[in-house]
Amino acid sequence: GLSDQEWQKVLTIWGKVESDLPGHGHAVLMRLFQDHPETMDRFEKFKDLKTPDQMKGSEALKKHGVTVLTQLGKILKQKGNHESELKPLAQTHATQHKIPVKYLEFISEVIIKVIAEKHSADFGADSQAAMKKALELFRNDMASKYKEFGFQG
Ligand code: BLA
Repeated sequence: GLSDQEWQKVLTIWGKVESDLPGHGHAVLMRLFQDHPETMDRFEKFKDLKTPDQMKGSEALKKHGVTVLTQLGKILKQKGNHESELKPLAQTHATQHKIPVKYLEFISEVIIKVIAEKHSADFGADSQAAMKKALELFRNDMASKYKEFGFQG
């Protein structure tokens, strides 16, 4: 797990993310789809988004970004005691959306990159390391819930 100090670093930087959740969410998803185009195939609703300009102009993409970061924020604020937030998410992701753990790893990397770009002065090596640990914990717990739902991930 993370120490109290590490959680504090995670939640301090998350406060900066919350200053513009739509902007951060949109940037994360655009970056995910550009760096890992195969992740887009999981989204029926984004199949018409083909160019970076279309992605940039998409209100639906921005809206999904808010959904993602709102839920992630709720999870991080539990500081590891996130069973009740994680279980329903793991269930839809295992049984409906079928999102491999690898894709959770991709989006975790992208989230760190986007925060580092937007908040370089406030996201030093120790904060980055703490956020990395928090996202690893999230992923590990998603992966074990996936197995309970019969998805190998
Ligand atoms: C939908 N994803 C959702 C929803 C939430 C999240 C709250 C709506 C409710 C639900 O269906 O359970 C939450 N999505 C997250 C979080 C992350 C995220 C917390 O990406 C990352 C930290 N989901 C993934 C990844 C992909 C993904 C990596 O975690 C794709 C590569 C896809 N999420 C995905 C899809 C839907 C979804 C396809 C359904 C979208 C829709 O049709 O509305």
